[in-house]
Amino acid sequence: MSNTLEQQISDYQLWREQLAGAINDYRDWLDLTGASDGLQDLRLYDMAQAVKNDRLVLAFVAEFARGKTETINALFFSNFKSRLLPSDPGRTTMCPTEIFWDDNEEPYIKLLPIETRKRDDGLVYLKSTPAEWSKLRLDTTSAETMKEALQVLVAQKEVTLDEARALGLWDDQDVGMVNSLKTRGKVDVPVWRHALINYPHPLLKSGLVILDTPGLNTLGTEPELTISIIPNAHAVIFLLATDTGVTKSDMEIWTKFIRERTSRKLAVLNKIDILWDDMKSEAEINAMIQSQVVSTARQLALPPADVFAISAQKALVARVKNDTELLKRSGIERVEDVLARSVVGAKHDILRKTVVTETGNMVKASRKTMQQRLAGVRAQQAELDSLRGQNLSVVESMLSKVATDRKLYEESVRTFNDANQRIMQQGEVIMQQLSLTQLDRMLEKSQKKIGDSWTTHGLNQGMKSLIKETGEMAEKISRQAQELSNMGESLYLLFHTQHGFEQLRPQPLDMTEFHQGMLALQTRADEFCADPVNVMTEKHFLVRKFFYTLVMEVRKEFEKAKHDTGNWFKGLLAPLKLQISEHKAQLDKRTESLMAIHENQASLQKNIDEVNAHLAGLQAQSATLDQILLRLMKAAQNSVASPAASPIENTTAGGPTLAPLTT
Ligand SMILES: Nc1nc2c(ncn2[C@@H]2O[C@H](COP(=O)(O)OP(=O)(O)O)[C@@H](O)[C@H]2O)c(=O)[nH]1
Ligand SMILES: [Mg+2]
Repeated sequence: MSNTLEQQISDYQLWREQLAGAINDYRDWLDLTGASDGLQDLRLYDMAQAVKNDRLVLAFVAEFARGKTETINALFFSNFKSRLLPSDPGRTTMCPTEIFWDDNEEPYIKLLPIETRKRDDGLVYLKSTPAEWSKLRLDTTSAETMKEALQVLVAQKEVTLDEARALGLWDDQDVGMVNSLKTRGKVDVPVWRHALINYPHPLLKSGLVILDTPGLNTLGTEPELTISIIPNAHAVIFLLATDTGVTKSDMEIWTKFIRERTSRKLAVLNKIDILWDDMKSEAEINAMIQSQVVSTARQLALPPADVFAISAQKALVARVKNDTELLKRSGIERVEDVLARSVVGAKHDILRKTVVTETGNMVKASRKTMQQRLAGVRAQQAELDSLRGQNLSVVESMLSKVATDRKLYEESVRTFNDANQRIMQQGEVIMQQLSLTQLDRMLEKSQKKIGDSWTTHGLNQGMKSLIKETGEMAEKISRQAQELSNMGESLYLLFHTQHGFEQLRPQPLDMTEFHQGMLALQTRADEFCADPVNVMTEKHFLVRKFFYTLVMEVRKEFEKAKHDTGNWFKGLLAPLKLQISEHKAQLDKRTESLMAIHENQASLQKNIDEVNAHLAGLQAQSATLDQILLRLMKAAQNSVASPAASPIENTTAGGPTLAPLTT
């Protein structure tokens, strides 16, 4: 492995494989011990798959010609010993490009024609319809043919003003476009709207996805990029160039799409080689670079230590020529180091918080059940032991005690069943409110408010009404869930006081995440509507696209809320149900063996032997389970990232502050 980033990403992959292995072993354990239930098994399977296929998205976002593509070449494709992705003066990438590896297909470039913009279909939908894309096979054995094939990424064509309008690409504020219309009567537009590159690079095979974007224009015309794709990236690299300094459009990208929108971002000042001057001393050059770093940091409102000065071009040259000194001078290794420590570490944190916590809790619950089973069998063992040398009347009095226990217990179970039925019905009512029909009804209402003219004013009204309605719905659901929670709590209390079960308190259903997700969408809409660029009459097209993208995000929020609420609901009485069935099995076993002994006292020893064997079996199962839990706990502690503080900014409320990624 040639650098830390590669090392970290491959370590991370190893960790994910180990984690998925532990989850699958737990599934086997559940199956073997007869404790498996369909839903839980499915959930565990999904988690193991998700861990294995987990992807880490790194987005390069900046104005055109800042060197995004060159940086990608230097960071990831230098092993080709050439400039793989086209990055030449005047021929910058025209369409957003995703580079990844999908094992199920051969290496390819897939290209989405720009004409698809005339329809309302979003990128997510279009990605699922292969017929819309042009596909080129990639011959990865030859750098030359690869380079040639990748030239399609910069393709442009001339179209009429009407066509540019129909594509939603005409912009009367764009000087280049206006001039070209004047002189040639036509304007240039990209041939492709989006590109997917499937390429078997080791890093991509480990789950890294790179997103290369063209510049401000594309960001403004493709709302899905700014509302969904970029904010969902695990890290954003924002590039500036030494020769241009921080321009107005750089600032626009930074403030509109990155500063508050993305959780982890890295600012990089590229092309420092422009300042390399043989007539100046190294100290003088460094001072010049440092002063530009300081002024860039000031404009972006970041600490200077968070702006990384590099020369992507020299980094690529250095890697191609194996020039370690030049590589060091290019500054690229520091960027790699930060990416490795922070981005991989951050992703690691996310998986650990979600998957490891969830599976860990399941295993802990299984452990509790095992403990309960062990305690029950031990009690039975003691009961049988105490019968040695006793006469029949002792067996009889024990039998009658078990019968009393049973009766009392059956009464409680009836209470449980009644309450459970009511809870299930009420739960249905809650889930109904999060159903697709309800969502469609709300969306229809808000679209009516927007009207057919697709103005920002209408959009604003429509979103406001939607947010209000969903907010009220979330509140109502929380209230209803609280009632269920109270019912659940009294059931736990009943079994605790009457039968010595553990007293658990159900967690309240938390709808804040849903509500906040919706509010964040409202903020996006507000910002969009307040942006003078979007208020112009020419922008109806964009308003409509923006709305449909928002709708997609609203659907995601609903789906997530539905999923979470369903889970909460399933978890409400699950531990109690489990204890109830365990307890019933114990009572049955006790009755059965006491009856057998009552019939034939000579069978006491046989019964004691059986109980002992059962106990030994349970102890072995319990030991295996402990091993699995130990592995999960180790996975939770192990970290790919070193414990050093991360200079990648982690947005918290209140603007850019630095948060070290504690690992
Ligand atoms: N001097 C210098 N030029 C660079 C550097 N990185 C990129 N360039 C040039 O800047 C132009 C734009 O680069 P490109 O990677 O296509 O930018 P993008 O539009 O942000 O992807 C190209 O002509 C590159 O050769 C660098 O580190 N130093
Ligand atoms: Mg580019």
